[in-house]
Amino acid sequence: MTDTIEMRAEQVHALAHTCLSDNGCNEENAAAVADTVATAERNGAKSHGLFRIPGYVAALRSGKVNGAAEPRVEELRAAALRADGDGGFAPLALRRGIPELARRAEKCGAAALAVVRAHHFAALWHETEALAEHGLAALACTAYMPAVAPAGARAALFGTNPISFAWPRPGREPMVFDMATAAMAMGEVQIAARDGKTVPPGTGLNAKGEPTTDPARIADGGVLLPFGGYKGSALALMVELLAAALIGERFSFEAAEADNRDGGPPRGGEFLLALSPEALAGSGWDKHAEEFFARFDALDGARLPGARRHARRAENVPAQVNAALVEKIRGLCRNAPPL
Ligand code: NDP
Ligand code: PYC
Repeated sequence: MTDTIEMRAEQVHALAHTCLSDNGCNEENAAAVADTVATAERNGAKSHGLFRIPGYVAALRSGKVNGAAEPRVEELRAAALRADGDGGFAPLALRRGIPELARRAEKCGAAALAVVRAHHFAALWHETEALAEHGLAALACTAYMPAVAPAGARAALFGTNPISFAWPRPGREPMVFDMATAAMAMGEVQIAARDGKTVPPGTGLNAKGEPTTDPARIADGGVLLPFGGYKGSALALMVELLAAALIGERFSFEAAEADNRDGGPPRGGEFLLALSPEALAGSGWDKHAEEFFARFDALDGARLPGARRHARRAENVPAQVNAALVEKIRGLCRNAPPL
């Protein structure tokens, strides 16, 4: 049993914000990243909350990430936008890009946003859920650094390459899934290793290319496998093409080659697509979709993706944060806030 500290969302936010500010983020960047971190903890998404702060700090300290980034949103075509992250963390570029993406999708029926020159270390449901709150269906994906072997191979080429999709449900929480195309997100593997747990068979291979359930052997010199064999592998490949080639950013392998290995997120991109059911299906689309959800809910044993996370958020209970992690983050602050 690992030691944990109970933290309310405001405490998580204050710790993240202080630590980022003390290490070179200006107010707007610190606030945007701290919001993402605090929201992740509140949603029970441990591998993408405070767990990421040491990596964010390493990237600020090495000078890889611009803590004073001023992301700019520009129109490429009527329904094609680019948010240039100015070398900063992704949350501020997303915060500036998403409202314009939503406006364009409402107007044109569909619109895409290419986030470039940004450093992504977070979960993607933040952005797809925000678009669903505008009444839009949304898809997002991002690449990272090689950690996943394509089906049949033993060497990594793909990042853990998550895909998130959100569907708007007026008057209710949207349906949102957000999943690595790896059998498990690397953050989850690292947390399992830290906490002395094993991972399910099929998660990854050790440095010799042999199957292992020891997360430390996967994270340290081994590789992850795609989920669902060649099918997950195809989706991971698609993410590389959408989040790199399509938007003019780096593939995972290029991001790794250019990275300074400080432990923080490499430079990369994110692809977002927003679609208006009102424009494409016309009025009544929501009632039609709810008929489908009613069928889904009537099935024994099935639950909607995102439901666990939304329930956790609604409970609004304090997060149980690994005590050693909290101490580490406090040690990275000049003036850590009281606990
Ligand atoms: P999980 O495998 O925990 O969950 C994936 C999705 O499946 C979630 O939407 C989850 O909903 C849903 N789900 C889980 N169990 C069930 C079930 N029994 N029935 C129906 N739906 C279910 O996520 P991952 O470990 O793959 O990814 C974790 C996070 O890591 C993601 O947020 C992802 O964006 C992030 N990530 C970020 C990367 C980056 O480069 N920035 C890289 C890789 C991952 P629920 O949450 O409600 O359980
Ligand atoms: O958990 O695999 C992961 C991950 C990579 C980048 C951010 N999260």
